[in-house]
Amino acid sequence: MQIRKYEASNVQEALIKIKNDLGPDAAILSTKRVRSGRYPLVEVTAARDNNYDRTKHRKEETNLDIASLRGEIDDLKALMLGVKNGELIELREALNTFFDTVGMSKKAMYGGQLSRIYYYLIARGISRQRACRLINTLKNNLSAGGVGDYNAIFKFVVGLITKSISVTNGTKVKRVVAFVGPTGVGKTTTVAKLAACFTLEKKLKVALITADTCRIAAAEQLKIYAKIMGLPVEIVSEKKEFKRALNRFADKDVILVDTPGKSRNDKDYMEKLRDFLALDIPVETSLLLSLTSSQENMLDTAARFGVMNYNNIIFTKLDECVCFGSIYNVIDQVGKPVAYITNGQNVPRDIEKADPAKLARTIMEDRLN
Ligand SMILES: Nc1nc2c(ncn2[C@@H]2O[C@H](COP(=O)(O)OP(=O)(O)OP(=O)(O)O)[C@@H](O)[C@H]2O)c(=O)[nH]1
Ligand SMILES: [Mg+2]
Repeated sequence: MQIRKYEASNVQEALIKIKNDLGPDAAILSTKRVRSGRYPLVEVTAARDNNYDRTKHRKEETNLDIASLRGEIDDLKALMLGVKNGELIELREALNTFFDTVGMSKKAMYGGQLSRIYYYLIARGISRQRACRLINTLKNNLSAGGVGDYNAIFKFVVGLITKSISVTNGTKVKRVVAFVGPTGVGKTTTVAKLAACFTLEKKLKVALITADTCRIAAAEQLKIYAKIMGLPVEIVSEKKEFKRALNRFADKDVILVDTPGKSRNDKDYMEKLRDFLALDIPVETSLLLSLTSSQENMLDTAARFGVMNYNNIIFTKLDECVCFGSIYNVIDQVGKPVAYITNGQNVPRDIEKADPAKLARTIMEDRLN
């Protein structure tokens, strides 16, 4: 038996000292207050069996810790099953930020200017996974000297993003182009902008069709634009009317079709619209995504409209965009070419053909023009 005295400012503290020194099986023989007042002191006398094996005890403690960690991981797994998708994204982001902050992840991998550009990409809203991919390509392609030069790195990343953006070939526009997308993304406005561009700049013979008979005055909006531009317009609500209207416009170079906006959750509407646009002549379908929506919202919309097998994307409302990195994330994930970018409410001025180099600069530098 080994007996020892321990002094501490309170009994709790003394017990911790005893546990560390003599192990959890130590017996407390007595406690005595030595001093009270501003700096109190207690004396605790404890004893332990001489056969106590500290190494064995540490091992048991480690086993206990592992068992309790396993339990906590199981609890976390069970918790995650009940977490909704949005919450999961938030949780993941929070964890990533935490790991970045404490320097446990990327910071350890990248040093100097690479770390600087990595954090710049993240600040732009580019996903961590894509930022890592860009940095790794950079590392594999730049010389040791180049990796230390921030301006060279920046230019290189702009180049990489430029190369990864595919756009539609303007000369291969189909005769019938339909514009689909959620409510209020700018379908009707974009149809009007393009109608004006095709008529005035390309001197094409343009006609308009609207299938938007869902909302009161929705068709009126396009009719007003058509009237101002002196273009023919047809309002159709059924497929046979649509086909008839197309026949009527047989002499036109381009027919732009406006469609009603509906919630992306309306599966029935998606399928109806897909069947409506399925003709025996080729129809180019453009999905409009508003840059005022969150990245998750755009990706979800792109996935749900996937049933329509749309050909390309038109990003609208660039002028109101606050997270430019999400443009890159969406393009990269959706994998469809970009046709146009709209950047304001003015008809016909605020629309441009998508230009990869310009888009890459916008993503990296907020440069709208
Ligand atoms: N800031 C900004 N506003 C835009 C842009 N394009 C369209 N808008 C505005 O967005 C609003 C909705 O535009 P619409 O063209 O009616 O949208 P829509 O997709 O046809 O809407 P629904 O037919 O109701 O589904 C209008 O106020 C437009 O002026 C753009 O590029 N930038
Ligand atoms: Mg509309």
